[in-house]
Amino acid sequence: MSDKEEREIGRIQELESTNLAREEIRDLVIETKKKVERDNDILAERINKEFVKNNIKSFDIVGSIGAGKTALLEKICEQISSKHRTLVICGDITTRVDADRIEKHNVETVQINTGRECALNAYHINQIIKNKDLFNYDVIFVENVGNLICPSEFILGTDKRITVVSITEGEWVIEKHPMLFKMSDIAIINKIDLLERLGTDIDKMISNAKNYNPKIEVITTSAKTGENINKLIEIMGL
Ligand SMILES: Nc1nc2c(ncn2[C@@H]2O[C@H](COP(=O)(O)OP(=O)(O)OP(=O)(O)O)[C@@H](O)[C@H]2O)c(=O)[nH]1
Ligand SMILES: [Mg+2]
Repeated sequence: MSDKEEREIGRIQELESTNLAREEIRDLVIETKKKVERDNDILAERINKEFVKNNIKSFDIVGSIGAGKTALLEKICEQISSKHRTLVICGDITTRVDADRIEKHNVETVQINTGRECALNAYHINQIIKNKDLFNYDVIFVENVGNLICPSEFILGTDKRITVVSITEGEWVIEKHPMLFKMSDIAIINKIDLLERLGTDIDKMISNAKNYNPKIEVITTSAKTGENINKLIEIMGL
């Protein structure tokens, strides 16, 4: 690739949309993006083999900003930390707020700051686990960057993907973001303690998730009151 082309690609990536690429390099941009995704998938497969070899159950938790991913992880870790040796990898643009919150529940945490990137990828996970003795863990959680779009481009090598939304985002949130629900094993509709005030149509949200992915397990929770957290832990097989 020439310097000029590399500069062009850098510029396009800045714009974060292949649709805005100039006609003459559009194919190259798309091909590069596909290659990155292919390489990511190969690495994710290798990561999963490592997890399986070490008898680790692994979960990637994705979802909208503020839906309650960290709050749910706090509740889950509170319950399981005495039983399972747990590592939580948190992804955020900046700060280690989430890792600090979760660490209080007696589990090990690692915070990854992605800078401008709106999702974790398998390379981030590999960087962490290559420095860890996986023999020391029974469960690994990854909390992805809060975003309902970008994480669909990168799998991370976990056994299961869990997508979290909350009723404060409106009953259309699942309908508007099909991709993550299509590729998830569990969908969590959180903040049900607020239902009386908001009147969100939860049945519609459940049926939208099921329509996109008939195999998906849908569970409603409150990380605030703890409602259905034990049921969630059971569904996760922990
Ligand atoms: N009422 C209510 N509030 C909740 C619930 N879960 C989380 N919250 C609140 O929602 C806010 C966001 O929760 P977080 O756990 O930080 O959400 P998150 O998905 O981890 O957010 P990001 O990591 O920033 O994407 C906090 O103020 C939580 O206390 C819930 O079930 N009910
Ligand atoms: Mg969080």
